[in-house]
Amino acid sequence: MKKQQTLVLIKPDGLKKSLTGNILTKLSETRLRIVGAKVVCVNEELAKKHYQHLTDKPFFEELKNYIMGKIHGKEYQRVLALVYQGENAITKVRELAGATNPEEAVSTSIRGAYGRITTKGVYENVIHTSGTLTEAEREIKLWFRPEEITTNLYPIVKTKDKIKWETSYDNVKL
Ligand code: DAT
Ligand code: MG
Repeated sequence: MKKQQTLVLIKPDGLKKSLTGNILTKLSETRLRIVGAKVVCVNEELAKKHYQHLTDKPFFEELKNYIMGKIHGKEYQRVLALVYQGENAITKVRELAGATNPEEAVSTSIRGAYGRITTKGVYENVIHTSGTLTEAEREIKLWFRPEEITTNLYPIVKTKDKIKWETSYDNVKL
């Protein structure tokens, strides 16, 4: 099977609960390679673009507030973003993450062990992982610039003062 890439986000609740070490250790079981990593303060634009497939859902506002860390206090308004690469990366990471709804996730999975549903009905599920190849490419290009990835993932264009991804797929209306 061809090498794949997948975006992983440790969400503000994961940072607040000091789960970074546990989660990275768990993900290291996959033997995948980390090819990008950074801490990001998520603004409204990035939140909307990341969750563009859910803009019409009743829980969208709360979901946006969650990924921006608005419900976790000022010092937790950040996420840890990582790109993992290797064979079957998407499925391997999603299996360790567990189901979207933390109450339905296997109890030994990351979401099953550490997630919860808030009183406002948001699935606070600690970690994001890309679901498909198309999603992974869109998300990696949204969160990372080419020079922040240690390998050549997708075609780039170089202008006088910038390196950009050749194509991107963030078509959400802001
Ligand atoms: P996943 O994160 O497993 O890929 P998704 O892309 O369908 O799932 O949804 C993105 C996030 O939105 C998910 O991690 C938590 C939240 N979410 C999804 N469905 C929800 C629901 N029915 N109620 C509350 N939050 C939900
Ligand atoms: Mg998803």
